[in-house]
Amino acid sequence: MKNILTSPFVEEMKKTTANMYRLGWDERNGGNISYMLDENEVAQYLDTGKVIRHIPIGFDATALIGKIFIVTGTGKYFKNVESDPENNLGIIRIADDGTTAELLWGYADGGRFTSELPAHLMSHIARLSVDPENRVVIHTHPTNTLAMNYVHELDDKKFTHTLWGMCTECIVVFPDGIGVLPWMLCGTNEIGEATANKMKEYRLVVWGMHGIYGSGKTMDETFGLIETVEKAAQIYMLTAHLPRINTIKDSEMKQLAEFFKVDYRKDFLNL
Ligand code: 2HA
Ligand code: ZN
Repeated sequence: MKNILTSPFVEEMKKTTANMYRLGWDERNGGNISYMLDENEVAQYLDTGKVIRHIPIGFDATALIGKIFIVTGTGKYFKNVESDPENNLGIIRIADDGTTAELLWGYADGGRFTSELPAHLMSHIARLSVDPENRVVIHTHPTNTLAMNYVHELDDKKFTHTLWGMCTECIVVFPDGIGVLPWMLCGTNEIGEATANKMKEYRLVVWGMHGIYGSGKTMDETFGLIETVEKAAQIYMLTAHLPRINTIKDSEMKQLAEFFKVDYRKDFLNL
């Protein structure tokens, strides 16, 4: 059996959480990540028949029975994952009853997965229904994206359109746009259901005045989506209060989408 601390998936979780912490997006216990793992890969590092403990997940995740995820812990700080992965991360498998998680590794101090597990697992179910290769869900509090929530309308089309206009590559990176939820109580099944509903259409969902969810096939793709939104939001926040002289026109966004052959939300352009 290989040492799990050397596994590519633990390495990726360490690198990503450290990176996001340094970007200032994940203060204190802010943010959480869930990453679906390949059972055969996990079996190189763990005896997958050995369950450390069972943890109730609080809703029906039947669609994910048998699936294995590495997930950040509740109350844990992204700042600390790199130096202490075994306390700050856990590997869980959705049990046959669909409502219990089997802990296979981690949460060594008796902890459990993020309080946002409903939003994560429901988002995985929603994304897998439209993209069977989806693996990663990231939630974070990127500074400029959050700032923008206070000064911009919280509407899918308007929010997406503004961000598409802030960097030339935005419409190419997230042609499917961004879903936007109003402020809602976090940590609940209700916000999980609302997030998953948007995730059927979008890989990015803003939680009004809280943060953002991103999903994708790989950690790089998912992080890259959020990073691009945050960059565009930064340009918005740097310029929103200044006289506007130049703008990327809707006709130019259309040109970009067509040139790079992406399937974009045509109804989000005003042509
Ligand atoms: O886990 O970010 O939304 C901390 C959070 C809750
Ligand atoms: Zn949060």
